[in-house]
Amino acid sequence: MLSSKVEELMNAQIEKEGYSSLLYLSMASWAESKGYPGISEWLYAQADEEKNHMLDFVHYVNDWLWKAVIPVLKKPTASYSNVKVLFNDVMSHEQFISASINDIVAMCMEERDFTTQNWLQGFVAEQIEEEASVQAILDKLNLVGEHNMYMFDRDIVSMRNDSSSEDTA
Ligand code: OFO
Repeated sequence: MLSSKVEELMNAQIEKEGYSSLLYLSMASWAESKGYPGISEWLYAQADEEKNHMLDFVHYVNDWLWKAVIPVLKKPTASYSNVKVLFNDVMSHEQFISASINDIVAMCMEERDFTTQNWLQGFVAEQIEEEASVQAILDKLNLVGEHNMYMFDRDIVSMRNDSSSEDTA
């Protein structure tokens, strides 16, 4: 039986994934305008990934005979005082998304929607990877220090390539 409580949370997640995409797009644009091609490339790719997550939720909700609601998204922050502040915000946002996915899984269990609970496991695993990859970036930023942004900007692209080749392995 379809649960309207799960449907409501799945639609709320469509909005959160859409906002994630917009947030990372805004961050990418800021980084590009500040002359960080590597950081902006990482963030543009992240924005695309989040848009695809939003679409995954839209398709799942519609396939499951619920009705996906395409939301109006709030305007994301447009500027950051520095790169470290930006990536701390990425980490806080990913932690917020992880908690949100966990809340839907908990609701699925309560409502005995084991199909959706099973489908969400891919996102549970994805969030573990995403938090780990952002933590690796924050560690690298601490290592290089804020006076070595040229090196950081150059290296961040390969950090994404490393984790995406693991994903497709
Ligand atoms: Fe953080 O990736 Fe979407 O869910």
